[in-house]
Amino acid sequence: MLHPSPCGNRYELTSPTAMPKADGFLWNQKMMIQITCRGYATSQFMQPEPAKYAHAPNLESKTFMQPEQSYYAHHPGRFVYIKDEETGWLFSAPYEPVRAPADRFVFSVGKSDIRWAVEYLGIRVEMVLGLPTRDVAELWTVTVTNVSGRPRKISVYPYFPIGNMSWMNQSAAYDEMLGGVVASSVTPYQKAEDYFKNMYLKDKTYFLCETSPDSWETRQQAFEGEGGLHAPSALTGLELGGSDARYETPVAAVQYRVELEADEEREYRFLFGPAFDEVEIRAMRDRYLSKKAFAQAALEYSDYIQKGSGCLKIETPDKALDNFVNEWLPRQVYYHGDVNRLTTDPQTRNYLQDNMGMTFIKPEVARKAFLIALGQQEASGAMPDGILLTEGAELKYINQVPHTDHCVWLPVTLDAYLAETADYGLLQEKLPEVHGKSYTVFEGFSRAMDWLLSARDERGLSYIAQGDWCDPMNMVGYKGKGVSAWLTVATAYALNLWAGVCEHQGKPELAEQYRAGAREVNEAANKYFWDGDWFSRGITDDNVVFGTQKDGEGRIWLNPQAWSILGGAASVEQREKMLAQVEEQLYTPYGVLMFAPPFSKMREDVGRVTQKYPGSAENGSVYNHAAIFYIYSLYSIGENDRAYELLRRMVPGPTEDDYLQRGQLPIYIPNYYRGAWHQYPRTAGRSSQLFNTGTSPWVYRCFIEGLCGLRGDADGLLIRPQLPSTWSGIKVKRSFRGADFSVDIRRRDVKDIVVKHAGKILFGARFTNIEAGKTYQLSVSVPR
Ligand code: CEZ
Repeated sequence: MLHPSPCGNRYELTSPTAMPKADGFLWNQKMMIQITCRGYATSQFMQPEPAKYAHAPNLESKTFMQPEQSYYAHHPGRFVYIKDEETGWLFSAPYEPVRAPADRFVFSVGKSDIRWAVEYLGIRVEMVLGLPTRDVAELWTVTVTNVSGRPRKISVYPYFPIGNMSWMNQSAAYDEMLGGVVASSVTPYQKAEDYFKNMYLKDKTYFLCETSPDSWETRQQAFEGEGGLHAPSALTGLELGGSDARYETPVAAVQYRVELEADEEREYRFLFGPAFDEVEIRAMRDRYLSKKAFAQAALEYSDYIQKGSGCLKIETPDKALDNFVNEWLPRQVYYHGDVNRLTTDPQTRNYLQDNMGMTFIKPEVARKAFLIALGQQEASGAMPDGILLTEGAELKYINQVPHTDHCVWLPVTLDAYLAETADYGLLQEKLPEVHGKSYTVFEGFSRAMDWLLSARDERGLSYIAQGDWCDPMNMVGYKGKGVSAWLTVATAYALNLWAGVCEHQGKPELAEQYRAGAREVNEAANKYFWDGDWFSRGITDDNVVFGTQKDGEGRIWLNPQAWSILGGAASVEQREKMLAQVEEQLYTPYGVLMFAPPFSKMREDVGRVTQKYPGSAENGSVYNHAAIFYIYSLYSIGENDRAYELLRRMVPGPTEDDYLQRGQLPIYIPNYYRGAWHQYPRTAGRSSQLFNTGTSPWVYRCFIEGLCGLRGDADGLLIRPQLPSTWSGIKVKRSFRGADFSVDIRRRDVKDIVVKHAGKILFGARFTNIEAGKTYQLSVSVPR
């Protein structure tokens, strides 16, 4: 049902019904498309705010990307109907809207294209979706082959719904000159000033055909008629009606009437996308719509995706895991760093963590992100809720709600960047002058740390305002008093990390000042948050501690445990207690829960998180971002087995049951898998199918620095693998600071890790004097 292709760089699903929401995604810096095995698609492009060129059939509200997207018959998608002209029988590829039981079905997700092969009624339809690297458009190739062994007469009807473009103005017509359907609209608005903002929006959607069709339809209703999408009325006629759409819902449907000898095939190419005007549509046609241009675009796009292939290749006893880590994980990391989730105002913590991933892929991008983010630091030293990436961008949605954790992410992500690059020069860079003052990056960091120390109450605990890392925890501190246990212990972690950098920069006094700050923070955390067996989650405005043994819901939360390990608040004895409790209360077969039990109703002194559906999103799901912090903390204390066990559960598979339950291909990590494992076992483990998540850079980091133990420092590369105890060895290829390391790690009779290069034992298991361009072979022995 589901397997990687022989060379490992595609995943193939052979059923359209087993995992109906199984999907793949493609992107470039201007657009993204997510498409399911059944043909439903969600696409967006930036102008510079996210916009659509294929819409739902009704008015859609603008929002950020949502988990567990629901699909329905008229959902936007890309389909091809096939009609047997002799019998009148119909089917559609990939699967929707007709839902015929295909004789053969393959949904094949690659890194730089997505393909289908569907056979039914003796006809094979192959569909390939590709993207250009720099423009917004979908490049579709549809190949129809007669596999019935006898001559056939069929009609081929690509059907690309355009949906409700605008309540003010929408229409469509077939344009003979351009060779395709052009739908036009006016982005709705009401304020006069918006007229000027909208003037140059790409309000047209085009569907261009390389080969002129025999007939077409641009009015959705005329196409569907009384038959419904399963058997559209327009397909009963000899030809499509050829009508235009005049303030009617547009569609792009065309017909090719073909006679095929046995084994004969026809290949069609289409271009689907948004444009400002006919001139632009013409230019897109000239640029892309030919076999040669498609091939060229595919090559360029695959090169572009290739640039995100990362710095790690592993060979472990677990082949499915290798496939994920080598082929897919860096791609997801690259996507985040490359497009910042297709928003012009990413949340500051997301922006910094997405760029932390870029550290391992294109460190120069990560470097620039620090400068951009710190360039927007507030006069107080606080970081804003979102980072504005384009001129005219505004803080929207969640970024209008005050969260207090953004400064924490600076040293946390810098730690990864410096370990990878040793680029301490970044710290001396000058930031642009704001509020009449100019600081260096180093000073910016110190100011952020000072702000964290200042944003605490008289007990020394960190205020939460309307949220911390947990966005919807909006009512713990909205009256101005509530504090966050996670943020308190995370502050200690940030301060300690920053103290390390200060020390390296020859500023021991400053380092000591921040270390003292961390100690004080940790003492306060222990005094007010330690609940006997774990750390609580916070104290509300009305001075109620929550996340404690006394709580029936939201009793134990993962984040305070993970970060108290990282930040040093937890002693060895405390860690033992916490780990045991986490195992007992939060483990599920699909990963570790963000907290448990989930809330079943609103808790007004905690907030919106308690109103989410139990076991979904932040209300006690396996929220992978929280899970990976915990895993990272486990690696930091040498808990190799516990860390690996949970890391493995984060990737769908490899058993069929597991795939079916999660409903997702192992080509990305979703932001969550449903929790509420005890309450709702039927849905537990189900993927959100949302590939926007700060999880991926941390997962990559855990493989690189944790499991493989290949982390840099100021002088070189440290080699400290942390294999699970059941593994006898692994092989790793790691590119680092321009050199390539080939590392053979095996269990041998040694007391401590021994690393050899060219027959010599490396002092301190550290490789120094790395020369870019060289390849080094290391042989590593780890204790049995
Ligand atoms: O958004 C994420 C945020 O992008 O939720 C994380 C947070 O750390 C990330 O920065 C945990 O709260 O209800 C909400 O507002 C949700 O919090 C979502 O917006 C959530 C979604 O999963 C979107 O990716």
